[in-house]
Amino acid sequence: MDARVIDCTGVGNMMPEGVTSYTRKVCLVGDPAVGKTSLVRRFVIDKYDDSYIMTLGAKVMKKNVILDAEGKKADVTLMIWDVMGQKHFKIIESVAFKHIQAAFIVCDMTRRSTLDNIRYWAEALREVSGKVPLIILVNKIDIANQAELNEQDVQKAAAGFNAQYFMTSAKTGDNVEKAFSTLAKLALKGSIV
Ligand SMILES: Nc1nc2c(ncn2[C@@H]2O[C@H](COP(=O)(O)OP(=O)(O)OP(=O)(O)O)[C@@H](O)[C@H]2O)c(=O)[nH]1
Ligand SMILES: [Mg+2]
Repeated sequence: MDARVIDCTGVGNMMPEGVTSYTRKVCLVGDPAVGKTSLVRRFVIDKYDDSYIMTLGAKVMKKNVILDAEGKKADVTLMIWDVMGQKHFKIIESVAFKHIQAAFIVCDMTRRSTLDNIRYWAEALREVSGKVPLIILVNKIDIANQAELNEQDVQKAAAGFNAQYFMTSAKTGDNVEKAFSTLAKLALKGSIV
């Protein structure tokens, strides 16, 4: 893992066309196999694979998004840290979560325990980076027929963490773009120049 590529200064650079560019470090956390890597793949390269290859450590991917934020155009380079779902790897967490500016906590609609474990991830992020803006993603809505939780459960959990939530599918792409652009806006909040 190389943290040196990250520019977390929060200072925008004025581009010629009047679009300001920013770099933001964001991450995805959540239990194993909830679909974090699949969500990043869908967002960055618009691909999906049914096979499961567990993430070891963390992988960083990059994507630019152009946003209308607070009435201004912003070109945001998202450095997206896809963090493994195994818990209690404090050395990994201390690097991956450092200077995080907004985070997804992902759970799997077909496994109730993944929603209950949001608390672990929120706390792990807080320990490293203080109060990080959070969005909860409930993934795998394409197999909602196997759901172990409903939207009311999610609303309740999200309210408890003062977070927004999206119901997503990395498989079909449902709500993936929307969730990432909302995350980018959240990471920019307060720093539009
Ligand atoms: N049906 C369905 N399956 C999904 C979806 N997203 C991911 N999967 C599948 O769930 C499995 C786990 O996906 P990953 O993206 O590797 O999960 P992860 O959260 O990155 O897992 P770790 O790296 O171990 O933490 C894979 O078999 C994926 O194909 C989805 O939206 N719908
Ligand atoms: Mg993964």
